[in-house]
Amino acid sequence: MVQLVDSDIRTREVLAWKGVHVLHFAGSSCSQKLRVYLNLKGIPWQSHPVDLPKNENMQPWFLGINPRGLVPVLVHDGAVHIESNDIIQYLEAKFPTPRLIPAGYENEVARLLKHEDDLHLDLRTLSFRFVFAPPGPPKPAAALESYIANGTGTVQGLSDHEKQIQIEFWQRAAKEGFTDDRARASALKFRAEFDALDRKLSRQPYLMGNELSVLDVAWLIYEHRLSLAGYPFARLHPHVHAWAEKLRAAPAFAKEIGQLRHGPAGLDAVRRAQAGKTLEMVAGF
Ligand SMILES: N[C@@H](CCC(=O)N[C@@H](CS)C(=O)NCC(=O)O)C(=O)O
Repeated sequence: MVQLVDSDIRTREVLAWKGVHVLHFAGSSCSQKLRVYLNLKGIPWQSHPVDLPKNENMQPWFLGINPRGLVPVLVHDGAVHIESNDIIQYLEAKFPTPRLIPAGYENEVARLLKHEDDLHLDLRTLSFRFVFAPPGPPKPAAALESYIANGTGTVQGLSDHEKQIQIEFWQRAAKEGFTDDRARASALKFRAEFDALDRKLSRQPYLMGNELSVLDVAWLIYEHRLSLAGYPFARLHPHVHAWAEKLRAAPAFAKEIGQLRHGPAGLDAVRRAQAGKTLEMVAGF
């Protein structure tokens, strides 16, 4: 669990928030995962949107809540929790029904969710290259300077290495963009993952067997974003494709996914930025 300690937090007003509050962004994959989870659980929550395209997450107010500058964040009765998968596991313990982590499988699920989170920057690389495709640096220098300068830079009282990883990600993106080599490497990682998930889904309806679990929620969100990026699921992983089509149609999922940052004009810009090179071509799929 990543519950922040008092010394990590500069925006003190959140310490007085009662009930379940979520700071999130509509189009953020990790926020979507948490919102789908909240829908499935039927947990009432108060929404605090954080505009990522406007870099609100790099402003002092938000960094005073999450020193990592990432969404989603949960504030539950004044306690601040970060990291989407930790938030979900925390909520599962607080609101046990309906169960989305099977009893006795808590450690196994924690391990599998950690593995999913390890691929998050790969998802971000493919999202920025093939879905968002910003015309310039994805984070303007001023936003990045604010990110570097603000917040305590600590998580649970310790200097936070994760913030440095984020800084390096955005600095490299500003310098070289999201290159073919990086996009290919990220896509290949997902191909290996989805090959394994496809084998599972050829034998069972959900990733943990016969019941829906948080793993289905987490991987559906990845599948959905990668589909938007042009990843050919139907051709490469037909069982994943069929599972995803079913989940996507369920109201708890449908309500949260499908919001893109851009309308039809933006999509045209994405196509131009891709310069005729689709994910399939770059990855060699
Ligand atoms: N490991 C984190 C990753 C969170 C993350 O990277 N969130 C993204 C949105 S999906 C974000 O806040 N990005 C900041 C930005 O785009 O500036 C989690 O699971 O919560």
